[in-house]
Amino acid sequence: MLQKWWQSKTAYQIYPKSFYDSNGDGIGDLRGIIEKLDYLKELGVEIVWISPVYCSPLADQGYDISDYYGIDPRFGTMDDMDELLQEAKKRGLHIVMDLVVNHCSDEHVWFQEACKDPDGKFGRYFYIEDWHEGDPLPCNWRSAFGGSVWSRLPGHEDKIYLHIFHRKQPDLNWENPELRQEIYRMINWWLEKGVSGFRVDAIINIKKKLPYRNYPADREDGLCSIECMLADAEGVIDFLDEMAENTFRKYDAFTAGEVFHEKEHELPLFIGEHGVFSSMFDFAETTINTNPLGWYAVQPVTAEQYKQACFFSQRRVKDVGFLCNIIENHDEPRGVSHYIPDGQCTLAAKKMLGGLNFMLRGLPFLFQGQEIGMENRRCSSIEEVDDISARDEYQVALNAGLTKEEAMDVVNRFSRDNARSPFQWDSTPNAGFSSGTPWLPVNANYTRINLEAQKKDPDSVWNFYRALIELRKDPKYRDTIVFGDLIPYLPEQKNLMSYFREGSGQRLLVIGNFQAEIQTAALPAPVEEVLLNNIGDCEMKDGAVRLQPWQFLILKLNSNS
Ligand code: ISL
Ligand code: CA
Repeated sequence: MLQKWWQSKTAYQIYPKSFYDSNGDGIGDLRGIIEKLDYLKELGVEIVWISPVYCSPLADQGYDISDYYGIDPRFGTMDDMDELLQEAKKRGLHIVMDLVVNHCSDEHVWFQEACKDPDGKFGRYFYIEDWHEGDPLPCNWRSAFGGSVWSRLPGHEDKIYLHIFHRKQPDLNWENPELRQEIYRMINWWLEKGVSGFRVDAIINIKKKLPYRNYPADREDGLCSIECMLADAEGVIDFLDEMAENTFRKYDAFTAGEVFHEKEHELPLFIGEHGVFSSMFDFAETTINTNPLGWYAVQPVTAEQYKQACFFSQRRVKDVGFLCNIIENHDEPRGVSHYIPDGQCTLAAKKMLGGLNFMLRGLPFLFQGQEIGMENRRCSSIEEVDDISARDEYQVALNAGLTKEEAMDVVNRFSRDNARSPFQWDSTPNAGFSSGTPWLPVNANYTRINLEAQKKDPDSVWNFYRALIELRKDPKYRDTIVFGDLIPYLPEQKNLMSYFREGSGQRLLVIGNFQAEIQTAALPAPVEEVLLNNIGDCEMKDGAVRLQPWQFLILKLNSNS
């Protein structure tokens, strides 16, 4: 496989609203990111994806864009953006923007014009249909945040428009070549400015199965999950290939697709040698146990499930391409709270989870705060919850007969606010995030879990991540870690997750004891060196290693045996 400029790096996601507030208005901003570039450099990451900072009414926290060429004043100015790009470049950091083109905001001028003249040029930028009170809707698809995908077109009694997400996020009509050209123009404008690429939001949804049709209802609301339509729709790759040809490929840009529900035969078309994207996120772990009924019906993830999901994805892409590996992002609960059983979230367990994920073949992608082991933040009532998805799921849980307390437990397990609480910089008020009132409260545990304290502590989660990042860059191991094969080791041994990374004439064994009890694992070959150990002791004798609860090791094996 041809090697690409981005493959050996470590990537990092910033959720700007919660990263660092430079002016005390409680909202993280671009100047806040500029101030923290040296921090990112020190951590060792080299690719930085910034969640949306474009002009937006923030109905979905910036994933509803009203001007693709403008920076929302809450986040700063275009001058700040230009400065950020320059300062990042000086430090060898690649900035990756969020590309949200399945939909825009209902406050985008295109939609406003479409409302004025639904039959005109801009009407054709959206999916608008005639509809009269009492008529059945064109289809029974459910929107991501609850309710039908159809809403009344403002100003028109007899027209409706389609939105797969919130009603303030009208879907853009990709069947219209004029719209597609507008999008390519915008992408190239940003690439000319010096961004290194894009994370591509919700992209599978751009291809709709037309003409509209109903699918069997999966809840009492009579609606069906959008997955039914996606399974039925063909041809997304044609749009994406045209987009890549007109934009990304010309700039050797890095692109990471947010792709769910792709068809098996499409995988090489997405991320193969001539794929439409450089890479895509692996969601096999985050989607374990998902249930069409809603969050309330989701069972906790077991260690065995986690391991199997990772190995499944690795097997699937090994000859095809490179995945972006994550334990969390801005849509997910904190990885350490989600994958480690309640009450077991120790320092060792956090490091083990991070290490097992980081060492997978692919591009490791850290989400802000992951590097200090930030945890879920509990809310006691739904009024404290900002996330529109969590608010919908709360109602779904109540409708299913759960009590308010039970429904809040569900929200606390899965709310997107969990990952969106401000970054915990230090132990001063508001965790050093803002001198004002943070838009979302900080986690009360910030006096215990914060960056400043962890920098000083050689045993901290932060120093562990730093060591992982350094190891990935180390010329002695880089080729094995980045490009080597991944081969599961003892996959049947319960609560043990272990694999070889093999290539360039050497063999590493990555091994994690995914449980609160001691266990012993046979060693396949003599150990030459312990490259990383999250606990300190490492008891090896008679060809076996005795692993402490949540112990994680990277061992260099003797490659002649
Ligand atoms: O379809 C899904 C899983 O089956 C969803 O997870 C969906 O693809 C996902 O929520 C899309 O997320 C992205 O687009 C949303 C935005 O709210 C999220 O924050 C973003 O990551 C709409 O732009
Ligand atoms: Ca601010």
